Amino acid sequence: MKLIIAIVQNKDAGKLRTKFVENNIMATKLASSGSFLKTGNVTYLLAVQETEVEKVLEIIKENCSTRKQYVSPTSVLGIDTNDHSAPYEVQVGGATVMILPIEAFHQF
Ligand code: 2BA
Repeated sequence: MKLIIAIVQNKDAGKLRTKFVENNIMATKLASSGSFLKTGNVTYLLAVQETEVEKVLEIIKENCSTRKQYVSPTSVLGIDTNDHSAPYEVQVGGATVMILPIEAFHQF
């Protein structure tokens, strides 16, 4: 079995959840936030058979969009400065995905 950790944007999380349910894929949703933008995102944990990994990746790819966001240097640094540099653009997403081996899986 594999553990898929998928960090997705809040805007994609609901649609993705619906697709997981439609495809009979079990997932746990955690509220999370990125260290850079400090805004909320969603982390899904999915324990799946190896044969299901590609299918899950396809569903994530199809339902998570790339978006542009503007950030001010002050908010990223988290300090109040007199530096009023112009906001700049960062591209976020579609999804950040990690796949790990599962040594054991129990449900008691
Ligand atoms: P954040 O840390 O809030 O990052 C949001 C977006 O800001 C990133 O999008 C990236 O485009 C940009 N970014 C991050 N760090 C940067 C930096 N030092 N300089 C310039 N731009 C930077 P994504 O790469 O799509 O990441 C979306 C979210 O996925 C991240 O939110 C974070 O929560 C998670 N993530 C990304 N890479 C990760 C990693 N290697 N380990 C753990 N979580 C990760």
